[in-house]
Amino acid sequence: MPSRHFTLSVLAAALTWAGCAAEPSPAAVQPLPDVATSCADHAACAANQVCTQKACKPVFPGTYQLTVVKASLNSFDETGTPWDVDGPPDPFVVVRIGDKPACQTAVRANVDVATWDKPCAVALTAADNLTFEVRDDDAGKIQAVSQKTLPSEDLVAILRGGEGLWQDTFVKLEFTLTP
Ligand SMILES: [Ca+2]
Repeated sequence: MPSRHFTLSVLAAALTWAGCAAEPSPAAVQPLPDVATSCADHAACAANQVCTQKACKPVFPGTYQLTVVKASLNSFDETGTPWDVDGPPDPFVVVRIGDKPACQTAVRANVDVATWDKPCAVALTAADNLTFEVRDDDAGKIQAVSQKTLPSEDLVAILRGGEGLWQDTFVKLEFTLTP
């Protein structure tokens, strides 16, 4: 059985011969296949790509891990009174992709600041946006706290290492969205 070195030498000689021949074989003139771009971080990839498992890949379409981490509510609602008559609110968060429900956190009872840690998989295309609705569960009757829609360009920035955060008069919401 020929050694690997011997085999490679023969192959190289054959390729050299093919390259010098009057009529090169089709195999000798075909371009090499593209090699996956190796990357260390998102900045090494194009603006519409993320670096995952050391390779640059288009952001969309893609399935990502979304974790709503923390909702910090103002003590008062839009009427200037506490969210609940009996104490702090009972926050939870619903996330929609476009108009389709995608994820929902558990209700945290009687807290101004609620935290969660369960990830939820979201399948996104370039046409999608994410809407976060923060709500107060008043014994089954739902009071809206606030909501925000993030367009796909914001999601790209977050997937490339940007901070998952939005804030208004009523709530500060923190989340992670990762490849
Ligand atoms: Ca309430």
